[in-house]
Amino acid sequence: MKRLFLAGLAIITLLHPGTGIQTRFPLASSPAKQVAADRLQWWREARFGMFIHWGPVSLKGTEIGWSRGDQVPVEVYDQLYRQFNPVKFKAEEWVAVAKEAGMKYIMLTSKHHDGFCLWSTQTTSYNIMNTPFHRDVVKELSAACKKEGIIFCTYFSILDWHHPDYPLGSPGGKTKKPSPNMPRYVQYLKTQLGELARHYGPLGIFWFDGEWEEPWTSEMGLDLYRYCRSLQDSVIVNNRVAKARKGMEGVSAGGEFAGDYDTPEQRIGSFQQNPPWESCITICQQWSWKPEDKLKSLQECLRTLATCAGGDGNLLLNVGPMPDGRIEPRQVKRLKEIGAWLKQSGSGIYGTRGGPYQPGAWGASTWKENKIYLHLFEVLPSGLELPSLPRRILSSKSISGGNAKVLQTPTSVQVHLDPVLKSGSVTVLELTLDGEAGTIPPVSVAGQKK
Ligand code: FHN
Repeated sequence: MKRLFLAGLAIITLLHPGTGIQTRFPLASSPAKQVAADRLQWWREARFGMFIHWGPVSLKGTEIGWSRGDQVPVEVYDQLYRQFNPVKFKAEEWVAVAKEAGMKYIMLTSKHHDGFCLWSTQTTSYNIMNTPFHRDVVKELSAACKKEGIIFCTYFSILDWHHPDYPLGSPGGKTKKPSPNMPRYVQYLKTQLGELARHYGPLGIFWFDGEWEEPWTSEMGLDLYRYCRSLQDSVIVNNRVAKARKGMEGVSAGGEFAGDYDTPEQRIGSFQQNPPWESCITICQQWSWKPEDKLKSLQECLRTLATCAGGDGNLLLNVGPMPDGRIEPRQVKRLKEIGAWLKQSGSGIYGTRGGPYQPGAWGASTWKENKIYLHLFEVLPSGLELPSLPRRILSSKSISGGNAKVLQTPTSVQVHLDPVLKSGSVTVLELTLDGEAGTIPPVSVAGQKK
């Protein structure tokens, strides 16, 4: 066994010279793959998490980070923390909302591009303890998560337009710092990550962002990945730790070191079993809070979640809390509606893998053991025709109400819903097969003939 392990490690070192770290699900059957798979298992089974973009900028209702020096003059933006006093902030309430929404992990912007820190850090005075609020938000939220069995995770921006040592001072590097010191900035960044892991861990994920600017390199990313795993070996690190991410698709360009998983942004990732992926999408339009920001419909939220799971990915759905510390009631209402659907149909999401029917306008499918879950979006009165299955369907039932008839022929699987699909919802059918569903090759579903 040990010899086999060392052989596996040797292969990995070959793949990523000098890294010697197990990432990215290398060779199929290597022990390293199992190690990496085990480390990501809780997250792959969780499928659904809450992203939280928050900070003093919520006082302005403009976009976090990006509005600095744009809608909000830098000198005004950087002083907002002196008025930041979210007295209605209750970490237990945020966790309760996430739990009721059916979310299994919470991802807080511990530090975004504006450099403001939501924890009691020794590295800079530009932090939450120097606001009128004077309470450690990361501490309270990580504790509340732990109490409720929700995995606490931290978003952390690599770029910092506020810190004097980070070379660039605004988007696109329009402004440059007078006397930057990148090596010292990297040390500052590492010290902060050390504080987060030691004082609020174990953490589920280090979700990096802001890696796209020129001062950050692949080498720095590789080194930072190794550093994070040395802080906490079980931590998961996204692909924005280095430079592999190609745009908002969030997938990683081959050959580049790319952390543990891909991160499509504001879009649903394509059907992809490896590397794993997680789409981060706003429940409104803006990441941080904006008054009357356009809220996504329940239908869009449910179809987005089902399509992510059907594509074998996770959904990280974002909320932007208000400056008084509450998550906006209408966002809470929407989240509870999602949770109600998951209470009824969650067995088709949690702990499942995507496929075998690839997502489309028709819907999406997931599987677990000998079950396939059809998440139906559009089913015409004439029914839905899916490609045939190399397994026999022993039984079928709707787990979200309504009756369905499923007819299997040598060339197709035909689905008829009675009553026809109520508009806006997602009906889930559970098909029980005469054997394991996981070995069925993924297949795309042709558009339904009107
Ligand atoms: O600039 C950020 C943005 O504010 C937000 O944090 C998203 C979340 O994934 N990421 C960046 C844009 O890629």
